[in-house]
Amino acid sequence: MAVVLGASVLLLALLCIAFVPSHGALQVGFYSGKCNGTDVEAAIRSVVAARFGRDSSIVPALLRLHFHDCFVRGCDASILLDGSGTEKTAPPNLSVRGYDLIDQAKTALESRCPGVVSCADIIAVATRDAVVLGGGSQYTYAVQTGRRDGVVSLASEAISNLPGASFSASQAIAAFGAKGLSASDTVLLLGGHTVGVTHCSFIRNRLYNYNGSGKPDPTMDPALVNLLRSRCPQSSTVDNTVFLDHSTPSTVDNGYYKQILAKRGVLKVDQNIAMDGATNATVRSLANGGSSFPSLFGRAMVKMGAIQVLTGAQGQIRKSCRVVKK
Ligand code: HEM
Ligand SMILES: *[C@@H]1O[C@H](CO)[C@@H](O)[C@H](O)[C@H]1NC(C)=O
Ligand SMILES: *[C@@H]1O[C@H](CO)[C@@H](O)[C@H](O)[C@H]1NC(C)=O
Ligand SMILES: *[C@@H]1O[C@H](CO)[C@@H](O)[C@H](O)[C@H]1NC(C)=O
Ligand SMILES: CC(=O)N[C@H]1CO[C@H](CO)[C@@H](O)[C@@H]1O
Repeated sequence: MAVVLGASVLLLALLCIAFVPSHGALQVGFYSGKCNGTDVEAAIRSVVAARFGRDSSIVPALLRLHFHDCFVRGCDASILLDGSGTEKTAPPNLSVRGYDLIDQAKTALESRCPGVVSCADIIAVATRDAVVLGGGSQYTYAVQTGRRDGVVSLASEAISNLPGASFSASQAIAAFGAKGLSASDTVLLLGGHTVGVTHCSFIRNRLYNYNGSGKPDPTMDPALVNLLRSRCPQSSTVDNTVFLDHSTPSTVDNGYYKQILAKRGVLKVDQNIAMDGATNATVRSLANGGSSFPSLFGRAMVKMGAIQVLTGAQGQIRKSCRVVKK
């Protein structure tokens, strides 16, 4: 009996050690008191707010930048590194934007506390701020910080880790599952497509020659087919852009889910999650229960923001977000 009791006390003690947030874990407010009296998150927020005032497309830009960072080698700012053959040179990154805003925030912080704030955390904080600007205060979430910056960035890893526009729901679930995210996280995070645009090149097959049929994708509302065809001519050398959410293209809200239920998903993956039995119930409840989306989206963003992070003594804090510190 004593032995069993002793063993369970030991087990309990071990469990406690395992669950006490260690030096290496992400936490909310990691930078408080670490930047010479500067409120790090407030400094980032003011850079994002100033940009949003002139260009609200910073919201989709940062959402996609954060996603592409986290899915390739974890959220380690590897997407920001310049150089031949780095992640940002890979075709899936062709239209990723927002690099200059991250540089601007980094410069502001380096002038106040050099070598303290990681580029990976700037991406995560700035994205949260953008979501709130795009959706309203109910979209706020406590962002975790304490990430460190990586030193490796490979285009080949961007190509192999980022899901494709024509993925099915089950392919998307598998790709997200490989990052520790569930099917409902997949549905929630695809809700990022509530803002922003896609280039016609990603959807031309759905408009003109779906799966070699010579016809549009039958799962797309014919009225949307016509609308998109007018912006995306069949044989055009210009690659225009079209909105991803045709109800409220610049507002972070649950309109995306209502659109895809009405066969108005723009990318194939968007439409497919509304039809697949593994995801359709989640889509329906998010479309109908608008009030639950803000907090659930924030929770999923926190989960995405924790993918394979470097913490503690791992990695480094870059001086310039574009260059590995020697
Ligand atoms: C299966 C998963 C996903 C696929 C296949 C996918 C695919 C795409 C594609 C093809 C585009 C258009 C890019 C362009 O033409 O410039 C796009 C745009 C976008 N994606 Fe995704 N995406 C996925 C998940 C996500 C997630 C998880 C987020 C964020 C939480 C996200 C946020 C965005 C945003 C905001 C845009 C618009 C970018 C802009 O307007 O600049 N996507 N996505
Ligand atoms: C505070 O500012 C001084 C002078 O700019 C700088 O040398 C120092 O590293 C800063 N402290 C921190 C914690 O960044
Ligand atoms: C695409 O076409 C092939 C061959 O005609 C067919 O076997 C397949 O089921 C089609 N796929 C879809 C998604 O329509
Ligand atoms: C989801 O799809 C399955 C079949 O694929 C269907 O039986 C079910 O009724 C759908 N559920 C909802 C909530 O749409
Ligand atoms: C910002 C950036 O570096 N974009 C690159 C994305 O990838 C293509 C090639 O696939 C480059 O041409 C772009 O410059």
